[in-house]
Amino acid sequence: MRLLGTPTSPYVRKVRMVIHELGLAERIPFEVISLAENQDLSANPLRKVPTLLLDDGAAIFDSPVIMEWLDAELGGGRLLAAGGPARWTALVANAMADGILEAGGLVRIERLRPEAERAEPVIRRQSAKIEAVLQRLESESAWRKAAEPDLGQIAIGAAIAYLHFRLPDLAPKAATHPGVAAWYEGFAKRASVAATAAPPA
Ligand SMILES: N[C@@H](CCC(=O)N[C@@H](CS)C(=O)NCC(=O)O)C(=O)O
Repeated sequence: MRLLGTPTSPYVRKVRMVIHELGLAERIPFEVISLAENQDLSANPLRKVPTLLLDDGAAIFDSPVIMEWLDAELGGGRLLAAGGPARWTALVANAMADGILEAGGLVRIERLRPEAERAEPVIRRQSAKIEAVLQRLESESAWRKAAEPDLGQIAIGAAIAYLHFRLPDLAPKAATHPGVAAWYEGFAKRASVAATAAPPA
């Protein structure tokens, strides 16, 4: 079994954090591939990373599915409650985290364009989504109640790490999002965060 990915993809990082949190890093090697060459991605018709390749050649994707597969099949369900409010809170948190990543990706694409070609309405609209999610995470704290991170917390942690990495002006700040910023300060100290950081450019 191996995880195919790129070192800077936040979707890949989320899955790698789960692998580390479950103590599976030795068992599931991380294989860096080039998206341009589509190496080894034929098992995933979407040709996206992360893709988890199983020993029988089957592929598990996309990131929320891989996270659940790892936890259910190899993790004994430690990171996601089988049912009840904790399960749905974690899955909705994961959806909000992916929303940050999708919106953040669109903002970044625009910001990388020459200034004259940037679609400012896209930047405003997508930045507003990120801010709305951060406000929701601030005002509804159920997702961060558990002392040990679950899949929802890991996804949110990976999304906030992405904001600090690529779009620091949109990341949560102590002055404006004190609960989220304080939670992330603690989360960022975890070994799984250090082990999955992108190498310096
Ligand atoms: N919904 C997917 C998104 C994954 C994704 O967009 N990955 C990007 C890298 S960050 C990718 O593989 N892009 C290549 C492509 O779309 O062809 C997931 O959660 O796994």
